[in-house]
Amino acid sequence: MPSPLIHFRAAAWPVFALVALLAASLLPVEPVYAQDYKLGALEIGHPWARPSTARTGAAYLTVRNGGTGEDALLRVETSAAEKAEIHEMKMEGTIMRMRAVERLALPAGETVSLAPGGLHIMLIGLKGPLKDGESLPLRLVFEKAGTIEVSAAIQMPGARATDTAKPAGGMDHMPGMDMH
Ligand SMILES: [Cu+2]
Repeated sequence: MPSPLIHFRAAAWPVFALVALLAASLLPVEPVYAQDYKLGALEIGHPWARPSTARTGAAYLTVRNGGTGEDALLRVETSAAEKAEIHEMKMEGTIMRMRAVERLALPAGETVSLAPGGLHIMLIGLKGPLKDGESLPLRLVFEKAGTIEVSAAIQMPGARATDTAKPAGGMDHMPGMDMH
């Protein structure tokens, strides 16, 4: 019987089993916590977004490609904003610039992290504030694995993330943004 787990190398099993166990045991206690998702060979970890009262927001997640071939994140859609773009951030001199990524490559066997200070999903034209403790829907469109709807938990960034991160909802690097 075919299983979506068939692409996992044997060594990945204990880790996956542990993650699944943790997720299963945590969810009923912490319903607000972000979930992990599985789509074919891809594992989508912990989608979340910063609280925001501005017109823009940012969402983050990780994607692990457990398959043998490259996949890619092509676009993100959400009903919570006018549009969502995949952005990368790069220092140019003293200015942090954001640039839209047309195709975010997901190499086989690797994990790509969208996290504060780096790659992120930019939510442009938010239809309402993103409130701590709530969630928003994201539809992720992958080149090979297809499309999945995930729920991003709205929460404050972890302490470890704040050193490189902008204040919640601030996004004051917008003026330097390159909208290509
Ligand atoms: Cu951005």
